[in-house]
Amino acid sequence: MPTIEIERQLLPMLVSPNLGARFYNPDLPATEPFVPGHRTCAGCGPSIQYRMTSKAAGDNTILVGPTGCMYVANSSYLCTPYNVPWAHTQIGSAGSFTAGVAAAYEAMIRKGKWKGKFPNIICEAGDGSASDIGLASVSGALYRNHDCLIICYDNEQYANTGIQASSRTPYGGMTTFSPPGPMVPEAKTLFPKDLARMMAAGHPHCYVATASVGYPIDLMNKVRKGLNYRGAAFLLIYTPCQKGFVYETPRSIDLGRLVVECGMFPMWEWNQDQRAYDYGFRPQVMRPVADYLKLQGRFGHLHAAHIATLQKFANAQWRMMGVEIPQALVDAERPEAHAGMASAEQAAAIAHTV
Ligand SMILES: Cc1ncc(C[n+]2csc(CCOP(=O)(O)OP(=O)(O)O)c2C)c(N)n1
Ligand code: SF4
Repeated sequence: MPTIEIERQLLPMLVSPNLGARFYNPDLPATEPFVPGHRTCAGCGPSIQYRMTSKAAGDNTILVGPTGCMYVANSSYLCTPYNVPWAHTQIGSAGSFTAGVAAAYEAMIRKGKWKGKFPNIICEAGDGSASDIGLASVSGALYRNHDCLIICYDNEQYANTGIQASSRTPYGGMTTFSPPGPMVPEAKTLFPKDLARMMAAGHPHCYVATASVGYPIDLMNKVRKGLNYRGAAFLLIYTPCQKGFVYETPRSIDLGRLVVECGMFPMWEWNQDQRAYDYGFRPQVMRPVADYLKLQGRFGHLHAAHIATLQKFANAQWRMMGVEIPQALVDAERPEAHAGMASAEQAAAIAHTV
């Protein structure tokens, strides 16, 4: 019996990945697979990302939602904002459930039991799911190369359970599991797990990239590249959490740019053919980490030495990307450079004036 060819769609790339039409692009489908009406916080980065992602994917899409805010806050009390098929799965089974959906469609199409096109299969996992509890299942799905896109919407904490530290919480991040105190003044002492690079290094045949809500067109193009790719794709997307980061609600997109401009969230794509990182994406400006930190209450307790430590971390990331670091950022590795934020009170005062 001849094998039935699995018909796949090819989503076109959008223009202006970096500049220009950042928030509106006439090439995008008018349909909204993620519609208004959900109980997420005002300014919620993950839900902004969800809308961008599903709009880029279009209507022939199936969504998978492991437990987390993008399940609980979106689908509270027996209603959902998903205008396409969506299914909940357990927090630890983000990858295995998604793999099952992809395998089922492949089998149904090969057996002639599904006449439609192969759908976009997208999993929206929080960092608690993708980076901690469900890491094994995500790695398994990527390694077996199921035709799906697994997104980690990275709000750098377990948000839905009331803001606990995850392996993606940055050094110095205050959460209910990493409170600052006399013994641990910087709050979280560990640096975040480098999840996206782990995924690229461990699954070199996959399309892997990082993106941020601060750059919507770039984000949507990476979603489309991941969906067009024949095999598994993984995206780590920076999505600020208004409740956990403690910032003014309209600043979500600003934070999505600042985190990249200050070197805390490197943007890249993994080239699976050349087995190399593509660091072609460059923010328009480079900033000290303090510009990003001072907008967020979760960093309000940091002292000058902690901010200097974070600057060293950011500079190390720029170096990893082969970027030449301006002298001002090298100087900012010294605590004295942050003397103005040496106390929690001063830091809070600065945060209030921005
Ligand atoms: C096995 C299991 N452990 C713990 C929980 C409790 N729980 C529900 S939501 C959640 C937070 C998930 O965090 P994350 O995946 O980062 O998503 P976010 O809430 O930040 O969107 C946790 C721990 C659960 N539902 N299942
Ligand atoms: S707690 Fe954070 S991730 Fe959850 S709905 Fe609110 S802003 Fe979004």
